[in-house]
Amino acid sequence: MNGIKSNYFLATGIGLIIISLLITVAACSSSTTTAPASSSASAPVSSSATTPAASTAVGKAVTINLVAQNMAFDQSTLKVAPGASVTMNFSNKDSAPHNFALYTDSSASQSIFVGKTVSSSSIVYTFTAPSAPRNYFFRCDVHPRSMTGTFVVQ
Ligand SMILES: [Cu+2]
Repeated sequence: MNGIKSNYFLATGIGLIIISLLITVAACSSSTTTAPASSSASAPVSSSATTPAASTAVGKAVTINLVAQNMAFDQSTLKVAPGASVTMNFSNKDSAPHNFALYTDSSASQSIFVGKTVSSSSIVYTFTAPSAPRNYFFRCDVHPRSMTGTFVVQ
């Protein structure tokens, strides 16, 4: 009785190993077949480089929609290209006053752009993003501890 049981478990054990090996082989073979397909697909994408590389250098226009609601920003990270011309649609849905202000770092000792404070309304801010790629700091000046975020230039 015991011998039959152990044989049964041995058989199922070997069976599981074989099944897992077959799955592994299948996964490997399927991944190798997709590899040439993706490389050929990327070729026409890179050929459409009609937009010059200089477009990323200076003044690329970008629109950011930022919402202040329930004493918080709806985004904690904003990302733009170096030197981008930023148009920010800032919507304050609170009756409390909020703004968007950009600083070199979280000490907020050196401002890059300070937006006008508004209550229960929207405003359009326009400013030029820093040209040096790194992380900057933004906040609401009225709530400098709770309403903060990272402004990424890259
Ligand atoms: Cu605020």
